[in-house]
Parts: sequence; structure tokens; C-alpha cells
Amino acid sequence: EELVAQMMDDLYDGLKEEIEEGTNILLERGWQPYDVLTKALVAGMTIVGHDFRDGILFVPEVLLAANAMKAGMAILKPLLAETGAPTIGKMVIGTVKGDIHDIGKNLVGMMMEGAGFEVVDIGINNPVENYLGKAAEEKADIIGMSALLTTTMPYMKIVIDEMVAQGIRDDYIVLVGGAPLNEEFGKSIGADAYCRDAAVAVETAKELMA
Ligand code: B1M
Repeated sequence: EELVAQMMDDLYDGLKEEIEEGTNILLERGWQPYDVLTKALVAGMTIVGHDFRDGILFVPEVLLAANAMKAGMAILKPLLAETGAPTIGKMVIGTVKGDIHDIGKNLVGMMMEGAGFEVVDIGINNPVENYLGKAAEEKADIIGMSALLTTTMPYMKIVIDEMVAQGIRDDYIVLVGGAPLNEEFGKSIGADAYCRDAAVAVETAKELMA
């Protein structure tokens, strides 16, 4: 589809209004919100990520791309959350201390809400006490942690170790995710599961809640 290629270019160029327009047009053409999300927005951001890594794009440009992506996500959010399903569990989700990447976390939150979970988003740069304080206050079932940097992903272990120290590890299902993580890392820090993407997070949460 030509428009999808155009949207990837527009995302690359950080063109927020064009992304909003493209998102709406795809929806009008009968695209499923999830397909718009993955095939246009996430796919576009993957290209941005490669050129960021290779030093072709820099932080200001990537920020513009992120803002354009968020504008598209804002249109999709109510559509993805349209479920009417009874609440099947509550998740506190946030990005770990030192890390300000929030698009993946937001996406997981959206998809979880769409699947019937109640989601409490604690934002970015969260120290351990934010996770544990909010989870207790909200009587959450699941704690979800996101990290996009190899330098911040070890902080997930600090959170889990503190849960063990407080004797509350088994009170929660702990799900972790983010581009630099993998299955092995998830196991090594004592998480219940590593989730490769938002769809896997939903499936895993459902399985572990059952
Ligand atoms: Co940054 N960044 N960034 N960045 N950034 C990466 C992560 C990087 C891989 C780029 C690169 O070099 N290729 C690289 C990390 C390298 C490394 O650690 N090995 C990097 C770097 C280096 C940095 C800075 C240090 C750059 C600098 O300042 N020199 C800096 C760090 C700031 C900080 O956090 N302290 C930085 C800053 C930024 C921006 C602010 C410009 C911007 C963030 C804007 C924002 O989030 N509001 C940004 C962006 C956009 C990216 C890339 C390009 C895209 C990330 C993204 O949004 N992807 C990224 C490149 C990449 O990832 N390939 C990059 C789309 C999103 C949908 O995917 O987040 O992976 P993702 O989420 C997925 C899954 O991972 C999973 O589900 C999601 C949906 O499918 N998932 C979970 C994520 N969290 C989950 C939690 C769960 C479950 C699943 O819990 C249950």
C-alpha cells in the first residue's frame, strides 16, 4: 500500500499532522486499528531506530518522530480500548529508573486495556518505590516494567530483588519488556515472563491470570 510507505516517510520526517491524516485514512479504508499500529507506525519507528543507531538521525529528529507516532497512537487508542469486556486484572506499568522511553510502554498499556485489563501507568524514570507503592495502593495483580537501554534494564532486577527482600515477590505477576531484553534475561532476573511485544504481553498476562 502506497499510503503506508508514505506514512513511514512522514514518521521518519516527524510530520505529526500527516501521520494523523494517514492514520485516519487507513481507518476509513477499513484497516484494523492494530494493523495501522503495527504495519504503519511501529514499522516506521523501526526504520527510525536503525538510522538513529547508525548515526544518520539524532535525538531531536527522533523526538519529532516519537511525537508523530504518539499522535497516531492517540487516534487508535479509543479504538483498541473498545472492548466492553469485564476487567480481568489490574496492571501497574512504568519505565524503569534512568529511562525515558515511553512509546513501547504506552502501547502495551493500550493493548492491555483493549484486552480488558485495568492499567495504571506510572510513567517513566521510576525508582523501585514507585512500582511497589503503586502496586500496593492499587491492589494490582501485575507489575509491568519497560526498559529500552542496556544500561537501565538491570534496574528491573533491583525491583524484583526488593520484592523478594520485602517478602512480596509472589504477590504479583512480574512482566518485563523492551527492545534490548530477551527471554534469558527475563529468567535471570526472576521475572515471570519476558514479553517480546504488546500482543505477547496481553497473551502472557491472560495466561498467568488464569
Ligand atoms: Co532512544 N535509544 N535513546 N530515544 N530510542 C534506542 C532504545 C536505541 C536502541 C537506538 C539505537 O541506538 N539504535 C538506543 C539504545 C542502545 C542500547 O542501550 N543498547 C537508544 C539510545 C542510545 C538513546 C539515548 C541514550 C540517546 C542519547 O541521548 N544519546 C537517549 C536515552 C534517554 C534516556 O532514556 N535516558 C535516547 C533518547 C530517545 C528519544 C527521547 C529521542 C526517543 C524516545 C521518545 C519517547 O519514548 N517518548 C528515543 C527513541 C524513539 C528510540 C527508538 C528509535 C525507538 C524506541 C521506540 O519507541 N520503539 C529506539 C530504537 C529501537 O528501539 N530500535 C531507541 C517503538 C516501540 C513500539 O517499541 O519500545 O521496543 P519498543 O516496545 C515494544 C517491545 O519492546 C515491547 O512491546 C512494545 C510494543 O510492541 N515492550 C514491552 C516494551 N516495553 C514493554 C513492557 C512490557 C512488555 C512489553 O511490560 C509488561
